[in-house]
Parts: sequence; structure tokens; C-alpha cells
Amino acid sequence: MADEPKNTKKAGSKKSGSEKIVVTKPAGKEQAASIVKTVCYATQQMLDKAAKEGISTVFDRAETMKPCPIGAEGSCCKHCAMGPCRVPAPKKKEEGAKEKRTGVCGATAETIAARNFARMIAAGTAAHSDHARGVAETFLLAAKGEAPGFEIKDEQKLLQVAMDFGIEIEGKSNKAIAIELGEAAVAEFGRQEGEPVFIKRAPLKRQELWKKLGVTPRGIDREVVELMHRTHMGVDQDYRSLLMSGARCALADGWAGSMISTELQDIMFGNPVPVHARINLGVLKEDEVNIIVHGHEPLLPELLVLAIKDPEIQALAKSKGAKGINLAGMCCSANEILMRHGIPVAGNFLQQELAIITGAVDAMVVDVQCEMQSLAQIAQCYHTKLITTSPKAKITGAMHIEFNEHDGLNIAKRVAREAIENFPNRKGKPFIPKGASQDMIAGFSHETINYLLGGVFRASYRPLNDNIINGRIRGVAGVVGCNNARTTHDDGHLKMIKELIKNDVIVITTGCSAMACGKAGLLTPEAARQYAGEGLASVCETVGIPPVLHMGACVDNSRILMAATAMVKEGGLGDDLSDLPAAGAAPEWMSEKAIAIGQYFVASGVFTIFGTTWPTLGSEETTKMLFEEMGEIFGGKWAFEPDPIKAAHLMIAHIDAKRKALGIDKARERVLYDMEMRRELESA
Ligand code: BF8
Ligand code: SF4
Repeated sequence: MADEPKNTKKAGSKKSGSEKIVVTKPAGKEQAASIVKTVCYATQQMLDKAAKEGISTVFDRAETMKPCPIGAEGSCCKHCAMGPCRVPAPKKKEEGAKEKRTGVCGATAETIAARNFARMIAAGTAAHSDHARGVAETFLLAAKGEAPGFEIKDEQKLLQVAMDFGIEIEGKSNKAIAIELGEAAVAEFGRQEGEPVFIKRAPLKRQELWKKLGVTPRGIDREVVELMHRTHMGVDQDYRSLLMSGARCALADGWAGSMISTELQDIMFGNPVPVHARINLGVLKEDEVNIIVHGHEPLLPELLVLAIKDPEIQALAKSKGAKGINLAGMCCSANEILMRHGIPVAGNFLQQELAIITGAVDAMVVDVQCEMQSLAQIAQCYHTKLITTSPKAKITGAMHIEFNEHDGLNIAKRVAREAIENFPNRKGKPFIPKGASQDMIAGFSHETINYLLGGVFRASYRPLNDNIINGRIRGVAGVVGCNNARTTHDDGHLKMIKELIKNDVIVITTGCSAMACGKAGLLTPEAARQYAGEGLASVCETVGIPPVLHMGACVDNSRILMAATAMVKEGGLGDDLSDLPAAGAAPEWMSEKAIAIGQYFVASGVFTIFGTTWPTLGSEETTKMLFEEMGEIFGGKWAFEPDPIKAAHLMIAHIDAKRKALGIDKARERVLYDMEMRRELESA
């Protein structure tokens, strides 16, 4: 059953679901006192339960904790102990004042906003890339046979990626090739000169532009370190220079760190293919041991998939009175094991606390990124064991079982045992929201799209390009990113994506956005007829795909780069990424990783629009550089629009402008005309 916002009334709130949704103004302006919390029915049911039980959630705290207006616009600097300095945008009456306000050291509002923005990119790149480093190190151990439970599953992809790395494969065993690839991948992080290997995957024209602009990254770590240095007190104090360095660092994320992580994970765990699964809190089972994996690294989750099948572990569960063991995911850990195994998804970022509030989660197993500290307090109110597993991420009050690749399978079994032993400790009957799970199809890797469109023997993006050229598909949009408690949960994603597909724009999605789509039934082939425009629906029906394609976790935004590059290389849609009728968006973003992702899309030539709030509004100059000048420099620029429908139309207008520049705008007019005529005939 699809999720419907049947009851969006929040217990204790004066607003009801039938009232107009108040669109959150950019944080830092007047925060709407009471926004509708969610459009997800399961979430609403759990919020009602939380309110009844007096449990405070992120939704409540977002109401009581107003964002600092100066920090929200990027005008606060605390990079040295002479500060913190606040240089808010001038009020109307101060405009035109001779002297602009600066920090104690003289740093201007544009420097401060650009420095803050650049640091977000550095942190986001570090997060994706440190995850990638862990994957590369595990890959190397697996190749050497020193990581039990891990293996090389996709040998074809191993050879392809090895060749990209310039590794001679002739006459070598797969094991030898994998070891060489693992070593080369690990070396990418500490590379001091030259450029990351995957940069060569970008269209030639883009590579040349990056070279000309001096933004081709060197090693991944080097770009992060340099950006942290540049943003230190008293170093780079030119906002343009800071933002260009930010672009360079972000490119090291998209075209190196994140891409390494996606590619090596695919080789180790299998390249995703379309897979059916279910999503939302309703996937939890009352009579089974529920284990939720939450975070980002797929290493332990992959082994848990194996561990829970172990007869001894199964028998232990039975002995405790459970009918079985139910493994489900949350956030990007969920996306990883969904894409490759069809493991059910319990929910996206804003649902993590709510899963525990069901009283049905026997263990929540977390690794890194997007895990709220509040989980520890909430877990104490129920029976849930919160288990941290990464040496990099501990949470006070949680149990810590450290993961290491050498003994991964045994650690996974220990985690499973902890959950099973906890099953009898449930406090009363759990409450699993009613009617709260939905079918979906996920698993659209870049290679899969290739096969689906072109066939196994002639895998190709030609049919996609042709359908764009003939106008049935207007363009492509990548809609990605988080949930943000300062705006209605899932609403921005769903409104934007429905508007895009209605206008024949095919959507590719990752992260929490993909989960919002899954919960709302957009990741099913049937959604094409229900929501998509005539042209897009006809293509989806012919190929048998949903109008919204789930491409994986946030590191898998690298798949979007690859898909877009494949479209350019296929021909007929220009010779650079910036020529494509394509756009990107993160309507409910919250994490620094989202800013890193957005910046590598912009630097790759993609028009990218964010919603909810924008972190440089304190400086007109810095914002202008991001929103306008980057367009001239990279052919892709940032934009901010909190209204998801308006944002969708800005993306569509951009797509139409690109179609016009390519000379394919007339084709679409003919398609529309034909359809109009068809409708007239049908109604006659
Ligand atoms: O990396 S979309 S809330 S879960 S940051 Fe986090 Fe944002 Fe979700 Fe995945 Ni991505
Ligand atoms: Fe203030 Fe300058 Fe120090 Fe920032 S670096 S806190 S602006 S004195």
C-alpha cells in the first residue's frame, strides 16, 4: 500500500494536515513556527506515538532550537580566538554605508562566507573519501585473501576498472590484478602530483577546462588538507580564490573519492541490477528479531547479510522465541544493501529515531555519518541496543563492537547475537505503523541502465539519447540528498520529482531522496503511467522501468557522473556535460556532504539547485560568484529556491535552454503537437 498523508496532524500541534503547508523560509530568517512535519504517513504515526510517550524527536527540537540567523547566512567566523566575529548582511538602512563590517582581522563578509562554504566542501569530501579509503583498504585485504567473507564478485568490472588504472591484465590472475588495483586505489588518496585516475573518464573538453582553470585535483587527501589550510585564519582571503579551491576539492570527491568507493564496492559486492524490495517502517516485523544497519559503509552490513543466514544464529533466534531475523537498513547503509541484495529499507534520515520508538528494533548498528546522537537517549527509553562499530564514530551511552576486516564475519555474528539476546527484553508489544511499507524497484547502476536501454548484446545509451533528441524525454534530472527537519519531511523531494516527471524529465536519484521516492511509490514501473508525462511514460513502459531510477547511496552520485558522461560520449547531445539537457537538485539538503556533491556537479557543468536554506546569503558577492559567475566559468552554477515546484520549473527552463542550444527544441514541439492531436482524436 502506498504511503498517504492520511493524518498529518501532529499530536500537540495546533496545525492540521489540511492546512496549507508553510514553506520554511531560509533558516536564519523567521523560522516558520509550526511547519507540517512530514508527508510520510508512517512517520506521522510514529510522531504521534512519540508525543504520547513524551519522547522528544528531531522534529520537536527543530521547533524549539531556532537556527542562529548569522550562522545560517554564513556570516559567523570562529577560525581564530580573536573571534567569533559576526558580519551579518547589512540591514536595509545600513546599505550604502561607506565602511563594510569586517571581522577583527579585517576579514570581509565575502571572505567569511566563502571560507565557511569551502570548509563544508572539505568536510563533505573528507567524509566520502575516508569511507572510500576504508573500502579500498578492505578491497586490498580481500584481494590478498585476508578479509574472510569478502571476495571479488564482479570479475568483469574488476578487469574494466583495472584497465582504467592502466594495469596490464594480460596473462595475470584475477587475484594479482585485484591486488595491483587495490594498491593503486589506496595510493590515490595520498597522491601528491598528477591527477586522480578517474579524471580521465570525464569528457575531454571538461578535462581541458579543468586544466585551464587549474582546478584538476591532485591527491584526494591533498585537496582536503590544502582547503583546510587555505581557510585557516589569515591565509586565502579572496573569495573567488577560495571558491575555486573549493571546486577543486569537490572534484576530488566526485571524480576520485566517491567514484573509487562505488567502483570497488561494486567489484567486491556485485554490480547492482534491478531488484525488488520494500520500504518504510512497516518492514519491521513484530515476531522477528529486527536489526537495523544505519550509516554509510557497506562492509559490516554485507557480512551481516551472511551472518543472519548462519544456521547457528538462526537457531539462537528461534530459541529466544523469534520466528526469524529481519535485517533492514536506514540511510545510505540501507541503500547499499538494498541495491545489491534487495534488503528492505526502514526509512530515511529523519526516521532513524522513529524506528527505535516502534519498540521493535532489537539492535541498531551504526558506523559513520548521519547518525544522530539522540539515538542513544531514545534507545534508553526502549529496549534497543545501539551498537557503534567504527573506530571513528563512538556515541556516549552506546555499546561499541569494533569492526575490523580481518575478523569481520565473526564480528557480524557477535552483533547478530547481541540483537537476538535482546529480543526477549522488548517492553510490551511493539507498534509498527499500519500500512506502512511500499514496493519498489532499485538497483539502477550506470551499467544496468546501459543494458536495459540497449540490450545485453549492444549495451548503449543510444536509445536514451535518441528519446531525448526526439523529445519524448525532455531531459534528465538528478535529485538527491538529505531530509532536513527545518522543512516538511519528504515533501520537497516528492513535489519536485513529481513535477519533473510530469514534464517528461526522467529523474535519477540517490540517498534519502531515493527513499522518499520509494515510500511514495515513485520507484515502480506503474508510477510512469500514474505520474509521468505522455512522452516519458511511453519510454518507461517500452523499457519497463520506473520514471525515477534509484542509483544508490550518496557516494553513488558518481554513477550519475558516469551516466551523464556516457550520454555525452554516445553523441548527439553536445560534447561536454554542460551541453546536456540536465540539471541537479537537493531540495532538503542538510549535510556538508551535500555541498561537496553539489559543488562537484556544478564544476562538472551541471545547473544545481538546493532548497531549504542557503549558507552564503550573508555575502552578496560570494553568492553571486556561486549563482552567476560559476555559470560562466564552468557552464554549471548553483541556485537556491525553497519552493520545490518553482525549483523544478527552474530546472525545466534550464533543460529547455539546453535543448534549444542543441537545436532539438523543435523535435519536442512536434511530439507535443502529435500528442495534442492524438488526444483530440481520442476525444472525438
Ligand atoms: O549520504 S542523503 S541525510 S544518509 S548525507 Fe545523510 Fe543526506 Fe541521507 Fe547518506 Ni547523503
Ligand atoms: Fe574573526 Fe578573523 Fe579570527 Fe575569523 S579569523 S574569528 S574574522 S579575527
